[in-house]
Amino acid sequence: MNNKNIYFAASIRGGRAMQIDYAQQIGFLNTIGTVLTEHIASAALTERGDELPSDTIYARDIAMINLAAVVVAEVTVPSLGVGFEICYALEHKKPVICMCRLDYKDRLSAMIGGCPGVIMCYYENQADFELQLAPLL
Ligand code: 6IA
Repeated sequence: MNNKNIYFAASIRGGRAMQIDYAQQIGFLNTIGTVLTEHIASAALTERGDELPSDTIYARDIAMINLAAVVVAEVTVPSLGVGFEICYALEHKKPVICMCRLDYKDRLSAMIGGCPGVIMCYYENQADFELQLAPLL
């Protein structure tokens, strides 16, 4: 299924330790569909930057989830915003795929790892991320 809108969710204020990984993951997702949230990969987007008011960001992101065919959430770095987006998407009947690095499995919130509504994948590296995700999209 090509050209589907993909909402990629990943930590911003939760922490930017995986920003380089997010960029690679978005690069892959863009070969499959249209990533609505390419800004997540930006090195310029820091935990502290606040170029837009929160209510504007919230409204824009909710509108984009409503447009998405699927939500892919990178959940290795804990993020309140990503947790909220997962829940919102599930409540609105969107398919949600959660991707967590295998070495962080034990630290993943049980409310995500144990949620029957999400498709949960644990991956080792970028190649594994792509291998597991490709058949799901
Ligand atoms: O709680 P977090 O900030 O980690 O939440 C991250 C999630 O919320 C991401 O999946 C985004 O979709 C959304 N989000 C949070 N902040 C922003 C943002 N700018 N722009 C777009 N989406 C966002 C915030 C810049 C900021 C550092 C003030």
